Amino acid sequence: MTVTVPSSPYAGQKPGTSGLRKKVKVFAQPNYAENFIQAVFDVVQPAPGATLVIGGDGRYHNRTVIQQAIRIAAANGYGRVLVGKGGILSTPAASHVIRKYEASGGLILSASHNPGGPDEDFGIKYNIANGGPAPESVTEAVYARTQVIDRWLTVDAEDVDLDTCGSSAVADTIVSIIDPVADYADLMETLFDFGAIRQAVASGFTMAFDAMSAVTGPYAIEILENRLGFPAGTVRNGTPLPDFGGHHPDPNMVHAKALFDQMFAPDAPDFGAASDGDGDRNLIVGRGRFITPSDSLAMLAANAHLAPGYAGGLKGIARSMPTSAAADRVAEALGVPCFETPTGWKFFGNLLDAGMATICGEESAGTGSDHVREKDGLWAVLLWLNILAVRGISVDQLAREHWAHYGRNYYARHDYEALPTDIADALIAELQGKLATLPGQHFGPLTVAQADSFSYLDPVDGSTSANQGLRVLFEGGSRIVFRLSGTGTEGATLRVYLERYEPAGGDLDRETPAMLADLIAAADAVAGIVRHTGRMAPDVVT
Ligand code: VG1
Ligand code: CO
Repeated sequence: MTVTVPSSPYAGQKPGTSGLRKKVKVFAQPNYAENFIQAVFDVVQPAPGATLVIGGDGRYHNRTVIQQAIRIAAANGYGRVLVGKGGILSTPAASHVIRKYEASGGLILSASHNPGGPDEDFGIKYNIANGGPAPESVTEAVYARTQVIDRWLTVDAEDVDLDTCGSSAVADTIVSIIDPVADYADLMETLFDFGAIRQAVASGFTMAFDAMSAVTGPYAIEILENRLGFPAGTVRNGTPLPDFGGHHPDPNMVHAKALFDQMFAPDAPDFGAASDGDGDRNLIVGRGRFITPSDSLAMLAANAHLAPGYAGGLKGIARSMPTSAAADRVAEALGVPCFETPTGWKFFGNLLDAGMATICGEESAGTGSDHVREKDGLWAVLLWLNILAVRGISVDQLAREHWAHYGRNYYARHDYEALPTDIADALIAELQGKLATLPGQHFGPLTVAQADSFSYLDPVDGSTSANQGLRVLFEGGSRIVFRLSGTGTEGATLRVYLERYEPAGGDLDRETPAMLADLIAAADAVAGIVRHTGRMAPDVVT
């Protein structure tokens, strides 16, 4: 029954920060997706009869690759394949399904916040049995395998009907189409005080949720409108579209502008939120008050005990290196450890599995906990709702109280997108070359205390990940981090992360650009951004 299809390697199938992301046209080439999926199975070598989960964010090309993946999985000996209805599973829901059904792993088809459509992006990511992204040891082995692959395996079988729940056989494999929402929504009910939120809604608490025509729509409608009682229409852009309605499903001030405008208008609802293409990111904005993801992590950690799932307290907090140190202060106050990992959720998995951290976050709008092994957009929204409902205060009040207690980490990320790769590489190489000479140098009022290339030693498995971003640390706790994106599909994207700490009692309610002006000037002076790139300003500021 198994058919062996001869093939040859494609260059460049190297997974980045979160899986392999390329243009749809690249993925649609003969053998391209097939080679990559086969390389994954060659590396992980599923035990005969093992279970595989397949889901995606509904973007263009999703269904084609799901059908390919089902046949390849059947030929590689999987006994059962679970697929979200319509090919849909948000990334956190896929993580939960892998864990709940004790699958050996899962394929998540998504390019997350990247745009979708025939001329846009597609992606494939493999998650392991703990529900989390495969660690570097696995992704590197997969990349190595793609460079020598000479065949992929398939079975002779018709396409599976993805739109009807139920089971059918593909060769010797049982393929089950499952409700993508139910298990996830049930999990959320175990973590949060739905009664308290329902009561707040009944007393007039209002919110707007922008699903950005991406995967979260069905989840948000079920949880926010059906289970929590927010009125119909609270969730907007709630139908997943293959091209996300022509927008970037990236929940930030630029791409979720309509929501921002609404939240800063006089008649704004109490709470605004959005999530990204695959549902693992979140945007939190109160009436007239944007909460940076770094602050959100800290504020959630400080208040998490108000939710039933975290009533016992936190074991630890973990954040990616470029994320601000706001969470560190909360960890210190709680007397729990705080871990600093490289960018990308795969680095949190070991800490969560080992019970060393309960809540994790990234500056890029990713927050999550040990309930799954992915960041989780709706989880963050629900934890915020739970906290606000129990405390009976506004987002703005909560933020002000938090800063008054802990001080405030003013923070921004400047992205320079689609740079020629050689120019971005030259900028990084030059800066790397002079790191050792920076300590003691002055940039305006700032003095460099330390400069290095971040390297992470995983405290659980002892592995080291080097070259995870260049850090320039100034006296007084301000900081600039430079790194190149590992999720783009066009040229290179330079990310510049700027952070300034203002202690309690200081200037806690100023505009971020003004507070970061010295750092912005220093970033250009130290790295020659304008000189190298010719760009006078970043493309996106978040
Ligand atoms: C970006 C973010 C990173 C995040 C990754 C995947 O990576 O910076 O924090 O984990 O996207 O998020 P990079 O390498 O482009 O900076 V998602 O929601 O796009 O899967
Ligand atoms: Co995402």
